[in-house]
Amino acid sequence: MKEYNFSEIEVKWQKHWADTNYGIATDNSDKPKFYSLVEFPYPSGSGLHVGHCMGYGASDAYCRMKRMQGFNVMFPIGWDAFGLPTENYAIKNKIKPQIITTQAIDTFRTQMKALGYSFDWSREVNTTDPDYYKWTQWIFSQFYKHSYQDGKLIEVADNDTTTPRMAYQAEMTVNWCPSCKIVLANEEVVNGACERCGTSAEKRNQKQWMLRITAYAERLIDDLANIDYLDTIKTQQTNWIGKSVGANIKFKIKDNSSIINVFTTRADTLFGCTYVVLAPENPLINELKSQIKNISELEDYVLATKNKSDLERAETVKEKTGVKLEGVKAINPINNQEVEVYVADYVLASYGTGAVMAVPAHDDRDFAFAKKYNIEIRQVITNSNKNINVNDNAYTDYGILINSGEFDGLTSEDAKTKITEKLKSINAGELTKNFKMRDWIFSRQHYWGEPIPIIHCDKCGGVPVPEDQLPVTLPDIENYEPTTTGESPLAKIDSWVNVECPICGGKAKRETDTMPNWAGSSWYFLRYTDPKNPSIIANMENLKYWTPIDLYNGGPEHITLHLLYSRFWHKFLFDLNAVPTTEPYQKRILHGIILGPDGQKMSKSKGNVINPDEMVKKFGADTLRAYIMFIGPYDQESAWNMAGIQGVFRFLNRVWNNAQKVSSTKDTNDVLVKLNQTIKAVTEDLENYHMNTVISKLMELNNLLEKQENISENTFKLFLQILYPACPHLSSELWESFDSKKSIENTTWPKADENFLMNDEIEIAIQINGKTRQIVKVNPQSSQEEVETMVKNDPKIQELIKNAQIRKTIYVSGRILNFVI
Ligand code: ANZ
Ligand code: ZN
Repeated sequence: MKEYNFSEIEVKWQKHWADTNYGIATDNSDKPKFYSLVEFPYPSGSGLHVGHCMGYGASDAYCRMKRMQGFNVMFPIGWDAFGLPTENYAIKNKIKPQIITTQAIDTFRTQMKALGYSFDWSREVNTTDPDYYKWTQWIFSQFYKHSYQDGKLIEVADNDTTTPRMAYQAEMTVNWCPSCKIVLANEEVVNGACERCGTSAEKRNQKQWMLRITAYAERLIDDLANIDYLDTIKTQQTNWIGKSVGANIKFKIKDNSSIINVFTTRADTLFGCTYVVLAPENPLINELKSQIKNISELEDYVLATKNKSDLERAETVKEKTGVKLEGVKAINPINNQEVEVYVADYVLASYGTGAVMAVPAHDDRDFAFAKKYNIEIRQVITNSNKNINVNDNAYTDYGILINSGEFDGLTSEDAKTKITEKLKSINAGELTKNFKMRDWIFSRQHYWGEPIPIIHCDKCGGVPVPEDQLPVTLPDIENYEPTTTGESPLAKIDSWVNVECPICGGKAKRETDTMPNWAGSSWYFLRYTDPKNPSIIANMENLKYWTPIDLYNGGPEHITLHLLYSRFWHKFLFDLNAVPTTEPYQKRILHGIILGPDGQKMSKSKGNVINPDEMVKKFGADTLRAYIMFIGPYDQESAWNMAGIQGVFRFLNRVWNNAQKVSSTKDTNDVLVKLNQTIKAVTEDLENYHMNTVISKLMELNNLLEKQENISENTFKLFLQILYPACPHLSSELWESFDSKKSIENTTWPKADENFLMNDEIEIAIQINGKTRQIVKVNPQSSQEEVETMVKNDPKIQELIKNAQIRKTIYVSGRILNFVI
């Protein structure tokens, strides 16, 4: 008997799929479409790792089933290839990033093909290809050219400097490494230090490009209701955006025309406000300067807070600090009471209005501050079920109002509405909402990214590069080191930087910042629908046919930012009428993580990395694919286990050997029941990405087949069809030995025969003329008809009945079936 020669088989079928264009999707078709998206990889120098295989292998199995079910499946792949590791490697080894990237992509492609992934190779995209990033730049220009107002985009003229654009420049704090003398991206700061040299990172202010994602904050939350994401993913998105509904309340300043506007989510506690706090950066401080008596003390304090991060300042446990503004008093609009005004760094400038009304009786931070500075703590909320003493602790829950004039006795919920209404009527407050999410810092001072397509002219301001001059390509340079001024290395190339202004023709300079890694991945799924289009991101007809993406499968590290950013771009493009749907992904699922054999995260330094190439060499691609599906529950962490992959390898060898037992036999009822149960279960499990049970059920069926002396061709072929998604090479090879005309991928996905789907809960005695001849297991709900059909297919009973006429059938439900012949 021939051995299971996986390498020979795998090369043969990979060639067959390439020759027959298997996996190449056609735009528009009578078949229902299915757009299956997996996160495209960053082509790192170390090649594909088994973590990639978890997502790609499962989605490949899924797509192979879907195609057999009659779907026109698109399963594309591409390369998210801009980024720092390549740039750093280029600097160190003096090789162009373009060359490094091409080599890495070639490796990835070869590895993916060797694993039998049926990607649509005709749609490959590469974010570093100028034909691709031309459109990333085009989208950026659209952000620059538009403003979002009342839920709509409006165009902004080139010379308009006041209308808020969707892309704008602002002075931002960045991380700076004083030893490498470069701006560090957030991901390059590890525990507060530069990732490369370990020097403590410093804060610096630098002009950065920003994208106004906050304009879409509300829609990014609301539209989650219409899509099918795992609940954990929806919660992550919602929490990141951080919507908070409350009121802005105006406190007038005594003897001054200035007003302190505070944001509160607890308008019900307004009568308990005993002081007001301004963030140290609040510009109001300047307006009040002439009135403040302790100005130098205040200035010292403001200076001292400069080096603290927002995170540190927001810590609840940190001791609170602040300075009272001597000579300034604010007036509580609800009762006209005068309160003190403080500056304290626990109030952040970047949230709400940068000012709060402090209610020490009902807020922990205000409580700590009031205790330290000896400020009155006035209780205004009570709860008859609880023992409250606001001198020991703040009571922060809702309750019933006291000490609140006409609002006494109301619940907190009602009081919030009533107090806000009252404030509105005296023009001292209104309902408002705030978001934790900030605008997206969209520039990097690095070489290996998309150049931001803006030209700066002294006369005309920031001018978008005209569309017919896109893409702005990265110049060929020799030295990718960032500059010591914090500018991008592009700033050193005079011939590239100095250009004519597209408007006035005068001397102008190119923007030298590049886009962050997130840019190219924010719209790649659109390009797959029409990857070569030279004149538009993708043609509307193709987009209408393919989008939204039916299923997006990816890892846990991208469920916050990447999803948010790409949903934001998609909504913006929808508003531009460039895409037909408001959301990109109809459904999003999550794959787990494969840990090293030691149960730790795989990493070079721990020496626990499993190389997929080695596994393919040793056991074959089919074994690796099936093992990774089998490794554990799909969405969880599972540790690699060498005994596990060996077990799967033995399983496939036994499948190979079972093929020798195929003959023109009739299968027993047991086999047919198990076969049909397995067809049903595997179909459902694949549909739900329960990949580990797909494999275990195939193993169980295989065990039963192994016990048979002979296996019918029909049964074995059905087994091969359901094994095919996980192990397409082996299944194709064995299938060919039974049917050399039609390859397995062109067959129709099998359907379980309902007659055999009865579970083995109850046993029925099959009698002929009152004598028990066979026992069959049936589902307790089966009808007499179902039991009869099943029994008549049983070889033993068929043998006994032969051609005899059944004169009478007696059925005792759930116990006996008697044929009188
Ligand atoms: C009065 C009050 C009374 C508050 C009370 C809370 C409890 P979220 O839910 O996170 O939106 N706040 C507002 N702006 C702030 C800023 N820039 N820096 C620090 N704190 C700020 O929280 C809103 C609450 O956080 C607001 O409601 C305000 O304190 C505070 F018993 O106002 B509250
Ligand atoms: Zn100009």
